[in-house]
Amino acid sequence: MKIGLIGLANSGKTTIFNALTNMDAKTSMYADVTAGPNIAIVEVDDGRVACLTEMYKPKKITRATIEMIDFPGLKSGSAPKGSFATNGLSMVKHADALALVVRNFSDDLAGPPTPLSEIDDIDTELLLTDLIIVESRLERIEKTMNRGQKSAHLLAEERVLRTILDHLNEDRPIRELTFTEDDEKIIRGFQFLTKKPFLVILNSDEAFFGRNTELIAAIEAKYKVIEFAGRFEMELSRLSDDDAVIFMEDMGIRMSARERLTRFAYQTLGYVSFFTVGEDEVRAWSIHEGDTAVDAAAAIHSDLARGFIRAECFTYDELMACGTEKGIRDKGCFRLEGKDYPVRDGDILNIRFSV
Ligand SMILES: Nc1nc2c(ncn2[C@@H]2O[C@H](COP(=O)(O)OP(=O)(O)O)[C@@H](O)[C@H]2O)c(=O)[nH]1
Ligand SMILES: [Mg+2]
Repeated sequence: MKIGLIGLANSGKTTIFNALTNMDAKTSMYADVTAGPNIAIVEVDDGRVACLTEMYKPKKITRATIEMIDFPGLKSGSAPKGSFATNGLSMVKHADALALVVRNFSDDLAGPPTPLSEIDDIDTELLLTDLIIVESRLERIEKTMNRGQKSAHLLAEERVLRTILDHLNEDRPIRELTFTEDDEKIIRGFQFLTKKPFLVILNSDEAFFGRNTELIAAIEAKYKVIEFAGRFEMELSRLSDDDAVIFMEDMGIRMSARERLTRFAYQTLGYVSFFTVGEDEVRAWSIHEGDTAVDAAAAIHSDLARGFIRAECFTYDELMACGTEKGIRDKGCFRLEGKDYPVRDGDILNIRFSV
């Protein structure tokens, strides 16, 4: 899972990136739009991995990861319309999801925060970027067709793009539309920005953190939102765990920024974790909700999907309740599942395959 942090310059993207990754990328009061992105692989905190490790004592432990990308920001106000198209697009478009960091603290240069209009501006910017892509592709399709080349594929592409165009022209993001599997294939390559899952990270001044109820409700009317006290949490991430807990309690922060964001991302982006266990390795994997046993196999290795026979399956909770794998068998909780079995969060799988 790749999450791209986007937002205006000085909204605190790098600060939050540092809080999430324990890294030390340079933050700045001045817009630094020329710098390249900072990229970090963040391990997902999952207490279940620790318990499984305790039980299996594996040689190796592998946690699920999220790749965080901190992009250079857009300049406030002065950004040309559709600027994602020229600026950060090539980088942002490979993200699986976008997390928009919004300034909710006063800034000496930019003044008091205006989070709601900031969200609107960026939203418009993302929409415009997609609109430009759709329009220019439709123009090209028309030219090709005028030359007499009307393949079924081209007609299908034109039809989907027109649907998207109408939708965007109503100021609505593509993620609201549902597509058939075939149409998904047609548009996949465009990597539309408003098709990506979208989260808002409200970056609040530590003095007001936890008390922005009305603002958060206003944002929630349209978006999924989580509140961070970015600067404070960046400083926390540099303390020892024991010290950090004391400061967090003071602020009413129950979990680290990283843990809150990973949980939020899993929920809102529809990810679930399954595990593979054994003496060699205990490992957490993330897949999409609704993915099948074959998809899970493919996440591990393409050979496992190709030669898939059955998935041996039990759940983490059953294992904790029964104590051992033998206990699970004795209780009749051990299952054999076929290709189409929808994997659920907390499943422990062993894929039987032959190639
Ligand atoms: N008061 C306050 N200042 C912050 C917060 N987060 C970031 N800043 C400040 O805002 C400025 C810009 O932050 P930076 O992370 O570089 O923003 P970016 O341009 O979006 O990467 C820096 O001076 C930060 O110290 C916050 O939560 N509270
Ligand atoms: Mg930055």
